[in-house]
Amino acid sequence: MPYSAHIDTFTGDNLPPLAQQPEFLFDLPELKFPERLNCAWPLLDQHVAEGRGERVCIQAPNLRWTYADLQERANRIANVLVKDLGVVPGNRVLLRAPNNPMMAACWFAVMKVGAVATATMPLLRAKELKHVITKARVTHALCDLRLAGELKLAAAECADLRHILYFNDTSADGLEAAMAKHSASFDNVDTARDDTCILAFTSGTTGQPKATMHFHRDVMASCVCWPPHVLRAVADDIFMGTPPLAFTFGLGGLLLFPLSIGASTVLLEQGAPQDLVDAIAKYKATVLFTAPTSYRAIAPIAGPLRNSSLRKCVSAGEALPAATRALWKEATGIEMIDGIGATELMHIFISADEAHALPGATGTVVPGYVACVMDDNGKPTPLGEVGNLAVKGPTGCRYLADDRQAKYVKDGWNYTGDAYSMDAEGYFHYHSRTDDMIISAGYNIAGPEVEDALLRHPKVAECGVIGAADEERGQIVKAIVVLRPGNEPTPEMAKELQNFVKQSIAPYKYPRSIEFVTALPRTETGKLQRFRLRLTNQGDHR
Ligand code: 3UK
Repeated sequence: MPYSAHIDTFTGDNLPPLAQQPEFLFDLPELKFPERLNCAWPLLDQHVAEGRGERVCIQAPNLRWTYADLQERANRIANVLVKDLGVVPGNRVLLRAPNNPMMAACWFAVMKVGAVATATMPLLRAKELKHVITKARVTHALCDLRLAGELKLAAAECADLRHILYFNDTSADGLEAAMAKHSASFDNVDTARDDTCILAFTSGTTGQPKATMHFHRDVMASCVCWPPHVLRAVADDIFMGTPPLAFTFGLGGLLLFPLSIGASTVLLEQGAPQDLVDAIAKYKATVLFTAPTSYRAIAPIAGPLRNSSLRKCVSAGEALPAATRALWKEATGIEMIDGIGATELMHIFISADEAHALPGATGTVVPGYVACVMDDNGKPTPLGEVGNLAVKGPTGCRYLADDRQAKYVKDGWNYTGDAYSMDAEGYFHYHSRTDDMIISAGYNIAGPEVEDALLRHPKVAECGVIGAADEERGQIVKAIVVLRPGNEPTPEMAKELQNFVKQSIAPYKYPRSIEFVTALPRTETGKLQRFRLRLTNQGDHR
């Protein structure tokens, strides 16, 4: 048996069978991790040990923590977890909060005690929390007091969850009071590089959410592939953005990556466009992480960001339409860094930096990873042909006790569920989610291409394009459009948009049906919920 620090062996016991695991690649020298690895050391403690303890680590409204400050908080919480709550290595600890410094301190405390962080999206309701708690067999929880309501409802029905402490709580039984009673030092549990340290739930646009398992080495692998090779931030950078820390896009971009290079991060609980523009000015942020729709929403008020502190803008979570890339560049002068990542792979594996960006393409494969476009039989497709994206690298999919493992991993490759093509220069071009391809009168049409065409119209704020059932053609292309303020949703407007699309892409792709709405259904991570648009458009006719 290989070494493990886990006393509670739940995660190890529920790994997918070896034959169903992806192949892992560790060719880069920086991926040769020692057998014993606790990611809290390189990300946090090592900075203090090497004399960088006084550098700024986390900022938030009315708060500035150095690396030493964060370490002290994390150590105290680690002592509370072990001595007051009886946490043993391998236990799952649920974390629940908006993006704020205490959430980050709790995350590091969970790493330090060798437990497994199970972070949840702030908007989850009791029913969804119950699923997470049951699936991950959560025993302990640290929760922001303001999000207590739904957790209490869920916990009442979950017998295994016996210990909950609330933070950002001034009462005598809150986490802060418990921290004050404990020492500011803690010896990290000597975890194996292959001990699971996070369970990340997929956003689950369809079916029950799946729990992906990541080891200490996966956390560190995500820090040494995309960040130094593509993002290339430096220790003086100030990171900021909107994705929740419960989403691996946010965990990496707003916590792991800045700390892995001794830089600093600004954690904001509110990420509305004006909040972000103001915060970038206030904190002099240099690196921004958010989703394509958010860039689109900020663009009209992004004037102050031109020639400001901001120098790198990362977009991920869904496809970046070329129209949005152009809009952002016009507004700010900044070329965006697009990257596709997935919860299953921890973070970004195909991307392009600002100097190599190709509008409409996601980018090239990130060092450490290989990617290939496959046909339905698992054979590589000829150059330029659309097929299923398959990826391998130092990170990969391990679903906790889930049959769907066999669908995501085949022949050692991770299949992300995206339809892509690769060009002669090695750039990967996104077409759609494999399940979202529209088939109309025998033509394959990718909704995002039609969306990109529509987004170029100055009166379009946002849109989603789906296939709506049609007797004659099987499906027709249908666009659901949000207009910019001051425009009327009339039949003439629909005609104007249809003609506009016909002029920029092959006319057979134009939306034969257009519906105007005031908002589109999105997940907490900024993804358009196409399945919801489809549900409300079943059997729809022109
Ligand atoms: C889609 C993209 C085109 C794609 C994520 C960065 O989004 C993340 O993880 P999820 O598990 O979703 C994965 C799926 O989202 N997608 C993400 N980025 C792009 N499609 N271009 C992109 N740039 O369908 C993918 O399969 O929620 C993103 C880092 C960490 C993440 N977890």
